[in-house]
Formats: sequence, structure tokens, C-alpha cells
Amino acid sequence: MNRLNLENHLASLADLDGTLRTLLLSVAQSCTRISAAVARGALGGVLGSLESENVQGEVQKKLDVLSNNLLIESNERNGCLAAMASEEMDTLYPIPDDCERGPYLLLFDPLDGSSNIDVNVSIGTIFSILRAPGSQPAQESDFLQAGTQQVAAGYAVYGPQTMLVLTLGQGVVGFTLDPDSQEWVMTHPHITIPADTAEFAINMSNMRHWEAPVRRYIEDCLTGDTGPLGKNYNMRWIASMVADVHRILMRGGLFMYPRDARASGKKGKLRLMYEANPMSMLVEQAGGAAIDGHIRILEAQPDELHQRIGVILGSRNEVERVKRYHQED
Ligand code: P6P
Repeated sequence: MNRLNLENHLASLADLDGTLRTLLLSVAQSCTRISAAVARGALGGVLGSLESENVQGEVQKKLDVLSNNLLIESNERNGCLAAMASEEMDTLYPIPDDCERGPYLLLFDPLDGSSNIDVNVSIGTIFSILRAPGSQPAQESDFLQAGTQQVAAGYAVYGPQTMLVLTLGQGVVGFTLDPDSQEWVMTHPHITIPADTAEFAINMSNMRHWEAPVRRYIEDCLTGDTGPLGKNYNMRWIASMVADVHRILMRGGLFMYPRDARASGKKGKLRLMYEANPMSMLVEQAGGAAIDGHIRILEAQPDELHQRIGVILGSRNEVERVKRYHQED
């Protein structure tokens, strides 16, 4: 039986725009190259940090910059893009004049969870695709579109297996990179998130900074099956959003990186445009839900490229429960 791979899966989508198909294959190829670099680790001399910091004020890992450069190189000449934007770059990357431009904008976190690189824990690449509004050359305001405008979103997770998980707005599909053939083989044709869960993911060390509704919810979870929620909860925290969200897509759960009560953390840690929005599209397309505590993340109207947002996403009924805690406040 001919196994389905990314190429023939995309070719089977009759109404998929040819340029978008080319772009998706180009992004997937970038992830194949990043996967190889990640897998070499110390053997490739790519572990450790650089002296530099990114626009977020975070110390850059060698692999952060390498992954960013691989995505730029692999996509600037595919004729699909007006511009790119990255967590690792202060402002947008306009397609050079000597390259053919296209109708899409590509945003990415080239290597999410990079604090895990040096300790060999799963990390990933997150990407989001928007339509360019048409102004040539592209400008930063072209990127400031709500998450509902995404035409595609996905991630690659570099773990025990390298997987690519993708949505085009008609469900969520997963592919596993065959290390021998370097082919993305469809292994998860229809990913859905169970509506209920008893597993939450949050960095508990931040508890003193949480707003009251989050603290009340977690405290109720910790009371177990004799408490108000009537069940014993488990906890996971990998500190790599791609890995935590992948687990939730595979077996359900709740991921929380809430904004905190301090003015400095009021907007949260995670970035709206290239972390929260793509992950929220994937989670919703898999039957889950994604809010910032109050509003649907995909409806947040961005006013700057690197803005942050609180993130509560995963199993729909558990997200609705947390939303009720916020409404009680
Ligand atoms: P903390 C990684 O740096 C990241 O952006 C997400 O991938 C992850 O969920 C979060 O930050 C981890 O943050 O504060 O627990 O290290």
C-alpha cells in the first residue's frame, strides 16, 4: 500500500492554492534541516549559548540562530512570500529585491523551548501563515492580523520522533519524519483532543504571581477527588510549549501560561503571533479551546509584532471550567 506522505497529502487537497502548497513543502523542508542539526547536538558543535540576546531579551542559543537562518534561507526564494517574521529578529524580514515575491507572510518561532536544547529535552519549530494584504514591499502592520486570519499553522517537534503537525483549517494532521527516507509520512490523519482531562501543565514556581482565578483553579485541582472538581489531577511541565501542546493533542490536557498579576507580566510570557496563535488554531481545529483567561486567543487583535498574551488551552471542557473561574472574579 502506498503510504501517504506530506507531498501526496497536499496534492490530494483539490482546493489547496498551489503557492500555499509550495510554501508548506518549503517550510517542512526547513524543519527537516533543523531536525538534522538538532539531532547532531554536541557532534555538530551547535550546543550552548551565544553572547547575543534576541529582541525578547533572551540569551540566544547557537541552535536558535542556526534554525532561524535555515528558515530564512529555505523560504526567501520560494516565490511564495512577501515577508517573514521571527521571534529571533527585531523586525520583519522583507523578501530581497532579487527574489520573486508571493502572497503570503510566514511567522515562526524557529526553535521553541531552546532552554531544553543543552539538556536533550524535546524542542520544536512553530509556524503561522497569513495572507499578505498586498502592500509591496511588506511592512510590519501587514502582520498585525488576528489569529482567525491564519490560512495555516503548524509545528515540528524534535523529540524521540520528529513530527510535523499541521492544520489548513480543516482538521489537524500529523506526519512522522522517516529518518531513512527523510520523508514526512502521514501517521496521524485526524488528530482530536478529548473534551475532558485530569492533567494540567503549568510552571508552579510562578504561583505567587498568578491572578486569583488561576490560583483558585489550581488549588481546587490539588484537592483531588474529595475537592470541588471531584477528580485527582496529574501535572506535567516540560517548559517547551511544542512538547506540552503535542502531548495535549495526543491525549488531552490543559496548558497554562497565564499572564501574571505584576505589571511587568500583565501580558504574559508567550508571544501572540508565532506561539499562541498557531497553537490556538491547531488546538481549536482538533476540537479544543484556547483563551487568554477571558477572550478567545484567535480573536485578539495584535498591535505589535512581538506582543505577549496569557495562554490557557487544551481540552475544551477544562478550558471552559477555567473560564468560569475568571468570570466569578
Ligand atoms: P518557563 C520556552 O522558552 C517558552 O517560550 C515555551 O516554549 C514554554 O512553554 C515556556 O517558555 C516555558 O517558560 O518560565 O517555564 O521556563
